[in-house]
Amino acid sequence: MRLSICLLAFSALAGLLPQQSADAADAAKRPNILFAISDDQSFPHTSAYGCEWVKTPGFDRVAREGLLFMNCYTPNAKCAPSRSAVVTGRNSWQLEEAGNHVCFFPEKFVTYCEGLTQHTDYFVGCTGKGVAPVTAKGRNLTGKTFSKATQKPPAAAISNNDYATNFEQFLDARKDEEKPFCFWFGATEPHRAYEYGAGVSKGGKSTDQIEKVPGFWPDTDVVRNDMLDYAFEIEHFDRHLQRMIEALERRGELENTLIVVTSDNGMPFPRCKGAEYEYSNHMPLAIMWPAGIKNPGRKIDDYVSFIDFAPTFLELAGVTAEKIGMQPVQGKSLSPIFRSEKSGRVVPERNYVLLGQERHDVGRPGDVGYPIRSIIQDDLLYMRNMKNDRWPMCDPVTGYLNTDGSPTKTQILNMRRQGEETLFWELCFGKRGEEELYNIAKDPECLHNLIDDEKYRAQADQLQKKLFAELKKQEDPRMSGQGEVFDNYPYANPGQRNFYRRFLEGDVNERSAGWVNPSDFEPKPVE
Ligand SMILES: [Ca+2]
Repeated sequence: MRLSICLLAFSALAGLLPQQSADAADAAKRPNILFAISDDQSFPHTSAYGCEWVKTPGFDRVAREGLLFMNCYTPNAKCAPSRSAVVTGRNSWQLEEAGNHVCFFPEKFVTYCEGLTQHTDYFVGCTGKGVAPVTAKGRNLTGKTFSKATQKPPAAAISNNDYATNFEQFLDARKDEEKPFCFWFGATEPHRAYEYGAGVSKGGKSTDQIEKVPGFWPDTDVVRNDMLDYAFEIEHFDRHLQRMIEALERRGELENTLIVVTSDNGMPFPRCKGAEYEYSNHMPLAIMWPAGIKNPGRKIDDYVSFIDFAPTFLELAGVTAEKIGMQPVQGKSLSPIFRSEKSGRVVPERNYVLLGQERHDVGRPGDVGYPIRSIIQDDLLYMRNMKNDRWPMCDPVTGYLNTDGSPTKTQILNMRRQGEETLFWELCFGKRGEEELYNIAKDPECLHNLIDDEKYRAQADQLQKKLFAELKKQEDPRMSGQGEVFDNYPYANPGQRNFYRRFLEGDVNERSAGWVNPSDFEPKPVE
């Protein structure tokens, strides 16, 4: 409150003072920015969205004292390309090599964190996972790292980074507390691996709290435990978020801090992370900013994309992309939503969102990717699988490397091999048609492909036309016959380049990749 009065006084004087002081008045209004991003968390899994088996008081507070977004999407559901979209404000098909996972991050794409560091008086820093995994030698893509403080993790495979203490050390390192800050909090939870059974043994959860297991996995004890172990890691991220909010409150800085809480891609389970369905790209999002968001507590139905974060931050910091050396941004600032008092649909133009992917993890002949482009509008998800002769989650003989190893994955693979059930395998790992269409309002699990239903053909055609027209405007190489550039960019980790060929030649083995179970490698090719 004290800060607001001070700002009002500044603003009132601004018209009467010489230019330098007017600039100082504007500078005083620029908010601090705290961007909190978990690693691999799907949309439904916070208590604010009604999930019973994940408790997220930190996220819920941000939503209650700010805005809860019901339709936020990452354009690309894999760590590196999703984060690259956040820091550049551009879709992954506009990012050259950075459209791929494990890339050499191009020099030309200056991030908002670098731009604010180099061209403004913002104090910029980060802790935990930034834009990763990518190679960007000599650059701090998300600002200077603060990671000295550690703590004993609550379960094996949870990071020992004491994120919240590192945030406070960042705040303490500011020489001038009058200058705004911009901080990136990148938790490595709930990324795998997990301590099996920790959700029950350490989180006090029980498998019967899960009201429903998604229909693309078997409803077994193994899968339910895997889900609870994931939940336990989300709660770890949330505890650090709560501590950061409390620290800001204690320091009297909560009022003018924009806090954005989201994740980078869907849960690390089959048919989620690395795919392009609701559980893959639909992200949790809550934003608070007491000094700048009107009528807090609203729920927003507008479609929002990760490319909208950077332009929001730039606008509030009082700079343009050009001014701080960034390439032009594709996204649009969210500030009209902040300034509105409305709930539901606020900005009419925000009525659709575009998704896409290229190469994620390797595991196909020639290190090619699995190109997809999609559009979501009017409750429909229209998807175009552009090379649907390829294996979506990478080749079976190299263990479907684009799906992280997990008890759930291994159980689904075993069910097919043992002739018990093939439906889950087909949904999670099988080849797909060229087009898919889902009614995500009625079928958020994307189980019922409507593409062959004549009732929907006209709508599907309209969506396809709009998708391609938008992609052409955005100069997507896939729209001009140049799509193979994405397949030809080198995978930045030489140890995994040409994994498929080297596996067949005996150069690497089932243990070499390191992120799937050795038994996930199919002993024989799958037809
Ligand atoms: Ca991730």
